[in-house]
Amino acid sequence: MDVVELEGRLQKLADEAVEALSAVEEKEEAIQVKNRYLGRQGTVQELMSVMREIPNEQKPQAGRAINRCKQQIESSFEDQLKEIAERELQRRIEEETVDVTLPGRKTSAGMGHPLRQVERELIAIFDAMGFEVAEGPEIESDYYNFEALNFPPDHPARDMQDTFVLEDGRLLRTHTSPVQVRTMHAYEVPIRIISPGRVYRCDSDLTHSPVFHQIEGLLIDEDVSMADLKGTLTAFAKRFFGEGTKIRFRPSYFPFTEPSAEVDVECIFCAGEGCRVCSRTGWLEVLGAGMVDPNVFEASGIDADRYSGFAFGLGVERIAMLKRGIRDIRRFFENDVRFLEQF
Ligand code: 2U9
Repeated sequence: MDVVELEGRLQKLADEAVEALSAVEEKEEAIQVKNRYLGRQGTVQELMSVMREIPNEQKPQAGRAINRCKQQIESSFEDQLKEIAERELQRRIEEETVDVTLPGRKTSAGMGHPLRQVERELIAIFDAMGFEVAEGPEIESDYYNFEALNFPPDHPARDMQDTFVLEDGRLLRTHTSPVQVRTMHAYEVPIRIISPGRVYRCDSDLTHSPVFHQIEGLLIDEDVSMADLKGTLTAFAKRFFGEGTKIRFRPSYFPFTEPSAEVDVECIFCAGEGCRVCSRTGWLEVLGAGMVDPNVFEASGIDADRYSGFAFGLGVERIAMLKRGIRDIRRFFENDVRFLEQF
């Protein structure tokens, strides 16, 4: 074979390869076609074996012809890959469009726990009346939780607050009253505080949880009377439950107040008519209150002859259950979002 014939056959091969490549649609296919011509056992390689037959003086020309053929196939392969990539991109642009008319996915913004929401509402009302927020530890001594509040050791009133006691004799506070005692020790009269916080009692049923939340209030000054207590709690009830809300005081007993009272609001479900929620009484018990017992002043070094004060306490869960119509106190602590997100 001479160089002219070789050139002719190479050109034919190149043309054939270019045509085959231009027909493929996938990258893998293009690689296969390229290998068929340029691979180790490819057609071009086969043709190179005829170099032996080419006269020596024609060999450079034959070599150039082979390179040209390889280059043609190589560049056609590259072009084809580019085209395949381009086609794929085009396809995705057309098929994977964003439908801007679809409704957006909802993102949930998060919110305060229903107890926190109610707590904040309660605090805001007392804040507006000039009460400052005081906080204290949840692990307390017997002194701050009981003794300074006029619960002597073995006093039967301690049974009403069945307590979690730690091995070292300290306890989980059963009310936030120790915060008020600490405030009386640390500050001068006049005192006007509320103490919101978590408290613990060994008690568990539909309306009692071993951990719950209270807000207690304490006001101490000269000439504080029961009328001030009534006025304060009436204003509170109107702001929280609505302007028309009526309240009533019933005599009661707490070791730390004398006299003491349970405070009811007119039933918000039946407007005092009597219904299932208020046990047909027309009234809901929502607060405890009273005038600070002189023994409590004495224990904290406040002159009971010169000063007087009132105190009150409420359970945040109870108020939240009434306001939101929740039957089971455990719902607050299960953290089931299906419950929580309703508020
Ligand atoms: C000091 C003096 C007096 C706080 C008070 C109540 C009445 C009361 C209950 C309401 C529902 C507790 O959460 S509950 O079970 N509280 O009835 N608390 S007077 O009296 C104080 C506090 C501190 C130094």
